Amino acid sequence: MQRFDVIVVGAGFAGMQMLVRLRQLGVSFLVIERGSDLGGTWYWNRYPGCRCDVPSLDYSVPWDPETEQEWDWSERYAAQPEILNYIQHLAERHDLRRDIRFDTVVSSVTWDEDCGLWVVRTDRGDTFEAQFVVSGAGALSEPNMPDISGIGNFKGELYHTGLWPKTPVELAGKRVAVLGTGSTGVQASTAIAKAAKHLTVLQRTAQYSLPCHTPPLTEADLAARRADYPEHREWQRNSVAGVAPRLPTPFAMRAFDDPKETRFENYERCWQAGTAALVGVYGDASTNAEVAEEIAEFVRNKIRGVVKDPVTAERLCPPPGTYVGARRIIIDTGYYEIFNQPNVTLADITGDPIVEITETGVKTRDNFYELDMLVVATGYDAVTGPLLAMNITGKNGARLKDVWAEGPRTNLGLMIAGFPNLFTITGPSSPGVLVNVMFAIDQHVDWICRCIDHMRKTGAPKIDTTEQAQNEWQAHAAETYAKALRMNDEKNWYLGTNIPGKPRAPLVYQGGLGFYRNICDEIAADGYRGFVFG
Ligand code: NA7
Repeated sequence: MQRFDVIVVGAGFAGMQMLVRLRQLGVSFLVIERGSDLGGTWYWNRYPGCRCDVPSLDYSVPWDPETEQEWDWSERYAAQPEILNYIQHLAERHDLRRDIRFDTVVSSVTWDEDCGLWVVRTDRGDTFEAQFVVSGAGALSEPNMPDISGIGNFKGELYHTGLWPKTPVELAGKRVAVLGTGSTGVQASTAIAKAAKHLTVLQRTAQYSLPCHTPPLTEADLAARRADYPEHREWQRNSVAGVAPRLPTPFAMRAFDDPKETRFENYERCWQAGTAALVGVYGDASTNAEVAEEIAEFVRNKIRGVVKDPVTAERLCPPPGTYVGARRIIIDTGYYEIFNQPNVTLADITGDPIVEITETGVKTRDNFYELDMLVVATGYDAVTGPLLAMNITGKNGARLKDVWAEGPRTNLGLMIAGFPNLFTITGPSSPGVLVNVMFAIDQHVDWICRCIDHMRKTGAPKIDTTEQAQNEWQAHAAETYAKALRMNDEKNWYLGTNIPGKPRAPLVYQGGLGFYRNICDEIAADGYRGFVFG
């Protein structure tokens, strides 16, 4: 049986940074990846229109200063092929592939108390031992396949966006339906509408989508960022979300201190700036329901202004009381415009629910949509899904899925009581995917590697969190969640409520990246307060 100091699961941005740092630490390690190459999210999500919702000049690795001086991002928000090229460039430049075992799925991770080691088994029949296991399995990597009657009978092409084929998918001349209208469904529909013979968008819940505006980056844009990358990285690390604001918002702390005319001018400026500026337009935009509703109605009027058919426009408008930013902001490149095309239909599957999927299409109560292709854009079992899929068993035979039956509990989103020497990059109750994940990863990798280094230097073989520290962290995380009105949509992958039967629990920490970093650093500096070394 092969033995390593550290086994890392996943070779997305988290696994890649961990790999680089572990080489520097001089420990023995292996990275296990289920894909045939690196990239994680950007490897799997090859669907048409896939694009990052963090600007390119903020979304790149902070551990390769040479590449950041050389890499030419082409537009404000990079599309998936460009990000995958960037990842492949990093892989070659740092010769990352030699430490990664590809096409391998971790099937179980079991703590051996007698040896004080993790035993990691894979679907290829390997058994490895390791002192530490680090999950870099990602937050949005466990696709949610909907349990719809007859879906297995469909004889056309069926794709989940998160498992999109590597070979080209021909859309021309085809009748396509997209199921789901989250970020993925909106991006995919916008692109598919341009190529397919006919597109039916199967919408269960209307969501707001904001224009991202993604002009080409100029030489001057790139040069300006290159000149200040070191300072910008430092700013990102200590900021709330690691993303440079498009506008210096909030314009004022209280919206209603401004007259109506000024408020609407400000909403318009944010709309034109694109992406999430609108959510931060005023200091109370996410905490005062009246302000939030005014902003929501502003966006509904934008939708009505674009979509010519009034019935379709109303269907696309989330109802009053649904706030912009109540779920993760969706950004688009002309989503509402597609509904003016003759080849696009919006199907409201709440008013006219799906009865079954047949061999040839989708049957709703009142309609039948004959299809050549069904694109399933129904999202992910987020944050906890990838961890639970590994079948982790900790001390005393405790299975993670039982321990988390009522919802995940962690200390700092980094460790789980009773699961020693197991670290979870962007784990539940850490900022993770709520912020620019590149910097959530950077901070976790740094904390974990410093902790491993500390243990090597002090000779401690084992670290675990106390239940008490874990309880305290959960209480603090719940408090920060309760303060954030904008997270009020009850059906939300941030809460786990997008998955039938999944316990409702806030999955991301709301206190901000910089604030969280300080807490983690302070705990480490205080002798890893709340953690015990064995
Ligand atoms: P999301 O945001 O979870 O959206 C999933 C969509 O799929 C949403 O519109 C759901 O409708 C719909 N859905 C899910 N299950 C079903 C079933 N059974 N029937 C019909 N419709 C369904 O996932 P995305 O992939 O779009 O985005 C996830 C994140 O990836 C995104 O926030 C970015 O951070 C990147 P519902 O709203 O539940 O009625």
